[in-house]
Amino acid sequence: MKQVSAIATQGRYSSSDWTTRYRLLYSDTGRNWKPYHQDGNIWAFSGNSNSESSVRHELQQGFVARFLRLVPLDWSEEGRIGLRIEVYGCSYWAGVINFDGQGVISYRFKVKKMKIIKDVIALRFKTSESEGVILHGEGQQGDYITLELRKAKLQIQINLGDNQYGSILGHTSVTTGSLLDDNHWHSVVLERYRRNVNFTLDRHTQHFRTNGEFDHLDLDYELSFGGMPYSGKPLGGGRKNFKGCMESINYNGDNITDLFRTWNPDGLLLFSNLDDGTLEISLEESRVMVHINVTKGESNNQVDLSSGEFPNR
Ligand SMILES: [Ca+2]
Repeated sequence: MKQVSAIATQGRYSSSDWTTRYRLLYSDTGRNWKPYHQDGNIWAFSGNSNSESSVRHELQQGFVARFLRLVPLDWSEEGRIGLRIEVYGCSYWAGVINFDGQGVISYRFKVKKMKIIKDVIALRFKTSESEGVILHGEGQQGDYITLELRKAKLQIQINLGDNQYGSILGHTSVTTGSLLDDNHWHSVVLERYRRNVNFTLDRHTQHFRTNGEFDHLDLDYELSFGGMPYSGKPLGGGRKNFKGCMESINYNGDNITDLFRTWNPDGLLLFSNLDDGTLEISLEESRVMVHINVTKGESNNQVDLSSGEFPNR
């Protein structure tokens, strides 16, 4: 099973054969097929106009399927139907989280202010985008940690604190890797003890010391994965959300991927931007809280719902 988010096609290698227009059908069973819809219509994708260049489409409506069928509508006038195809998306199983570039997962701390001397963060990611925030945390004192893709390289920015005169600054930035938008899995491990950091990408480890003179990472409320937190200050600076897959997210011994999938009773939240508002789902003491915030013109309507006891699975 795959959560399909994009599709790319190309003509047959070194030929006059390609497909200029096609439809996409999908199925769970291989017997009943659903056509892919977009904008309310059965969608016809524009394909290729030569055998060499590939044409990629991001799906507005992703879907989950086991089987795909591609129906050519038009093809090369100089040749026949020819096709190479790549399907993008995340495997659909409990261990993998699909980020669509809208939603952000927040890991809420049990206390509002965390003073952290030691961090171990590990995760695996896969993307075909060159930009995107993988994780972010910040505190009111000015501390922050941001792990993000920039120009298909992995960059960590961390600040354990500036001194009060601003003469000693804690901002530290380290970049590693390249061409990470290759749609293959990459693993990241970040281990920090006080100012000493081991930053590992695909088994290649860089050691560095953070700038400044402080040892603790002071964070408020939460760490967010896949983008900047909704509640955050406008520190984002136009940063893009992560689009792709993540798995095996581990923060200081907590398996975030499992927490998200198993509805752990504490401290987790899904946030998504709607067309004209926001949707928040949080779990508070085994109860599911849903906050829907709709903005219409000047008015702002909030709807809060909560379930009864929600069984932990
Ligand atoms: Ca600090």
